[in-house]
Amino acid sequence: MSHSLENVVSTTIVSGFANKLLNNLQVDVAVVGAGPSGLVAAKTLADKGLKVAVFERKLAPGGGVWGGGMLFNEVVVQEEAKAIVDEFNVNARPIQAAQGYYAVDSVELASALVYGATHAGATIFNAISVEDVAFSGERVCGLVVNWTPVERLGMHVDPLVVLTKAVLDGTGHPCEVLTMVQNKARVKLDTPTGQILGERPMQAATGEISTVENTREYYPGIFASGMSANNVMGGYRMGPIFGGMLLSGKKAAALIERSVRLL
Ligand code: 48F
Repeated sequence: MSHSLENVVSTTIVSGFANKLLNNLQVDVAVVGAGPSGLVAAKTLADKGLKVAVFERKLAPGGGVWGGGMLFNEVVVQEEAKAIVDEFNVNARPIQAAQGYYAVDSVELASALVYGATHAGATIFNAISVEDVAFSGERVCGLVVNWTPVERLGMHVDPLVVLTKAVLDGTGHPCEVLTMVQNKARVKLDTPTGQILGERPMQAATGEISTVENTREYYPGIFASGMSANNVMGGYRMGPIFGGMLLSGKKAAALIERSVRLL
């Protein structure tokens, strides 16, 4: 039977995506949100040989990196995170007026993070939103996912479930996964009040440190990184400096790897 090019293209896309999805219906780690912290965690965990799927609501992964500050597409990274910038092969220009700080093109950083995660073996599912979590007893065991257009148009379409040993809430400012867990499962999170404390206003230096400190497991099987971790624990925001986000991804990956290997 002869195949038209149109048929080859369509068949390849449908079978390729179907295989990708089938292969990721049970993973070691499911990362929610392809922002900088989630993408660093995804690459690091994939480098360690774990099966990692990233679910990103938007069409373009990269989260809040692309826009730099107020759409000026530059960001700042500090010395502590320079090794991660180097690991992703991103150019960093020393800032003469502030030793230990680097200027980075935000488009180069965003695209390098996306490429780094996928090239390491993590699979990114874009335009898919996590709308709920699945429980097995007292532990989270999966994510409930649906197409973003279905979510946005309010279509009455049931979701599918991806089983996972660990979830990383890398959803940024809204900490969506832990909010779902708190509100829908009505369980206590590992915070002083058992609830999400809520993000505080900008205090850049403090926020950079607390982003990493607040990166940890908040409920059995659910970790938070980046601004999500800061929201859960009442940390300060910091604006377009990204070292804390990158370091948070590394810390999340180390904690998750240890937890998953113990299961
Ligand atoms: O916000 P985001 O970039 O995550 P982050 O790693 O980095 C924060 C910084 O970008 C910036 C900052 C640094 O100064 O403050 O804000 O904490 O990316 C989070 C991603 O999660 C996606 C969202 O579209 C974004 O790309 N996301 C959020 N909720 C969901 C989701 C959801 N329910 N399902 C899928 N993706």
